[in-house]
Amino acid sequence: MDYIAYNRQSWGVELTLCRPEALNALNLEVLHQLDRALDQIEQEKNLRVAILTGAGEKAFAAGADIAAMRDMTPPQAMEFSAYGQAVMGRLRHIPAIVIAAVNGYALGGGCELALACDIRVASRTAVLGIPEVTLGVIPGFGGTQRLTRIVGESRALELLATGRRVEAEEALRLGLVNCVVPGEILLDTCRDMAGRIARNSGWAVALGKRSICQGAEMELNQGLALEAALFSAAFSGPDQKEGMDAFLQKRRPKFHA
Ligand code: DAK
Repeated sequence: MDYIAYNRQSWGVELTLCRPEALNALNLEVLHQLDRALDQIEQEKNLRVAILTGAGEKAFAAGADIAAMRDMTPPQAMEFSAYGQAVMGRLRHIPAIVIAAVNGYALGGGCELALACDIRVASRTAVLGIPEVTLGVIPGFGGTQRLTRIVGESRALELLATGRRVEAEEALRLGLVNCVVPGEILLDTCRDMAGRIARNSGWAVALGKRSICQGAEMELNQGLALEAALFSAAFSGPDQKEGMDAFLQKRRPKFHA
């Protein structure tokens, strides 16, 4: 069964979670196939951007698969959590920018998956939330950590403890998503954004992502040192001379990477 559709586009790669009959709920096999898709993404040459979305009209992903989790023992739950965290953690470490096109429910593990992406664009009908406490558990794919870093401790605690669902406009106010667009233009909006990213220097985009993502986990002084090192690395890359020459010569740059 193919749970992940992998489509190479002119601007990058589009990944679609394909389990619409269960609202794209994440079981071990879906996570495994996402992991393999990320292996493939790592093999792509000069990839600058990827879009991740869910198949069907209703859901990005309605969570970790509740039926599959029902009979897990504590050690199995630990293993499931560690694997899910590892797969989602890869999204932050790949050089390409990952855009989540949140096309409906993004609950529990589905919300955690969206939070692990670099940018979230939501349709007006998107619904986000971490309802795990209503099921007697807590988020296990990094949600308590990433949500807190994105919306702050008090809001994360409120969302966790109530388990309530957040509609797109509120998600925007909370900073949970970057923007909200009508569902009919969600993918085109993400593809336009992907196209803009793809026109820039892939080398520079990757350095910038690394500086922001790794720097966010450091003290300010360490983060600034990292930024200086990566800024300097840009000058040994293939695109710095071309980008600056193009500006000075009033033409469009032709980037290599
Ligand atoms: N898991 C499994 N199946 C799901 C599912 C899920 N999360 N969400 C939906 N489905 C299935 C439904 O069972 C139904 O299947 P059939 O009955 O047709 O066979 C089908 O998808 C359609 O769903 P509904 O009939 O319920 O559709 P509605 O439009 O009526 O409702 C809904 C949509 C999204 C409001 C509803 O499906 C819903 O409430 N779903 C559950 C949402 C939720 O609670 N998500 C959080 C899951 S808990 C951990 C690791 C990870 C996690 C925790 C710990 N460690 C290992 C420590 C993460 C936990 C979660 O994500």
